[in-house]
Amino acid sequence: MWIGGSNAKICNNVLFGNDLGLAQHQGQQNVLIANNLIVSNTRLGFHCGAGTQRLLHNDCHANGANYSGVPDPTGKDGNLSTPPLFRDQALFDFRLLPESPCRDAGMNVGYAEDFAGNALPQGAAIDLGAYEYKFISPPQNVRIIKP
Ligand SMILES: [Ca+2]
Repeated sequence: MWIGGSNAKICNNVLFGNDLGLAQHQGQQNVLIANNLIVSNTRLGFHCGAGTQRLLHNDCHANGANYSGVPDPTGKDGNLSTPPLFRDQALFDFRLLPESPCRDAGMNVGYAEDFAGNALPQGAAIDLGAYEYKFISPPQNVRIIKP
């Protein structure tokens, strides 16, 4: 994904399995990059050739190099580098497993719904990536009737 303009908001994306996850090259200023999962891109996770940005609450993990052109922000401002624990990345199911460290690890960026239309947030805070983990309680008062 290439960032095209200043003051852009690049939030809650899954950038997975590409050559390059996210790039900022044309001197764009004040770009907010938050709540993204930038994972398993063969060459680079995030590259900045020119411009300014705020890297907040991203998980940038297992890329050829996680960051290029900026100091590695892992461990600061909510940025992680950890397996996000997708439900099934081989089938491109990028919903998070219940034990994912990316659940409730994001910040409010003003979105009302996730990519699937679920209200945000579920739980204590916004999740990283495109899908908010949604707990579905098991059915209650189930009666099993034997034939
Ligand atoms: Ca959540």
